[in-house]
Amino acid sequence: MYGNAYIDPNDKIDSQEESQEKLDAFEARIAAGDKIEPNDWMPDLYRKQLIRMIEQHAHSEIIGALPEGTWITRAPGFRRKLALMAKVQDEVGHAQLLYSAAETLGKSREAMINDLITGKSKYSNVFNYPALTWADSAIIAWLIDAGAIVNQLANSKGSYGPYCRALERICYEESFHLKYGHDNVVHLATGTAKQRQMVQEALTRWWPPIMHFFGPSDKESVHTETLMKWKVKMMSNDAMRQQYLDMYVPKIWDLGLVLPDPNLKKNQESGLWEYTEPDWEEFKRVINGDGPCNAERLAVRRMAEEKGRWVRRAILGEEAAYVIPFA
Ligand code: FAQ
Repeated sequence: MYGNAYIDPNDKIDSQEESQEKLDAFEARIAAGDKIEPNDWMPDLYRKQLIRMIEQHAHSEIIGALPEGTWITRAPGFRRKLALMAKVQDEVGHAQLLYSAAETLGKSREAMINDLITGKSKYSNVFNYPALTWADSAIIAWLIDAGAIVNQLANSKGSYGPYCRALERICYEESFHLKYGHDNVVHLATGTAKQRQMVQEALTRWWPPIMHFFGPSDKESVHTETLMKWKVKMMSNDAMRQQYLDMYVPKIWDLGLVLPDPNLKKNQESGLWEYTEPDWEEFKRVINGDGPCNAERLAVRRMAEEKGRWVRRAILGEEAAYVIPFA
């Protein structure tokens, strides 16, 4: 089952407050390629959709730091450890940028974190799987970051200024992560028989979640139409998946690695990749809280929230609510 706890995709614009005239002017600005800024008028549904998407993206970054983060203490060698530490730190920084972008739309960071740790808000399916070996962390850094770039590069050309600017900066860092991940995968794929086997097994494990990563097929997608109309989302889920396959399958095959889908091939006539549909029932289970690591991931975030509470109190002050209005 898809669908968000707090967004009805059939939500209608409130015509009393949001007149047709305002809506037309808003849509004309979007059509002209203008950026919408926080204080500009926007339809309620645009605001809600942006909050949903940016918030889920921010959660994905902090939760996404966890699978790779488990390899910091076990990275093979000092240089790999330094690079992985920097990458994981970047991902947490991306969450900061994205939470700030979502805050400009009126939802507080506390409310977003609360929705994450209570399981109300979603985050990317891929981070609910374990990184069992060092090769898994290499596959994540190469192929999940690559997927993130396909998505983020497209959406950085979108309509909401604060989100686009955050995505532009994130993409610079992600492209460095991708190179780091590619270097790790090449190292393993051209290494000993044991290393090749390790990276092949990791790729086999990660391929289905990667195919899920871009979301349900366009036919099944709930939000694409609205999001694309308002240039929040610049490519459909299937278009992103196709672009990804086009860019990365040849590179994977070049390394002599095997993808676990005997039907995967590019149809030369249509120019589209054909593939076996991934198990969408598994996808639904995972995004709705029942994946291999969902409970563990949220438990870590809950612990961080509890252990960091005294720091937030120390910074904001117990009585910040009284102090700020009179400051
Ligand atoms: N995982 O109607 P659609 C990263 C949900 S960042 C979980 O097609 P939409 C960096 C969707 O929310 C990765 N849930 O939805 C990194 C909706 O449920 P809802 C995150 C998913 O919004 C790398 C329902 O299914 N990136 O990797 C997923 O039009 C390495 C119906 O779907 C972003 O968040 C999924 N994969 O399209 C960090 C980018 N797909 O909300 C560390 C921004 C769909 O109604 C290490 N987001 N769902 O309850 C987007 O571009 C879009 O939201 C999509 C989904 C494309 C993800």
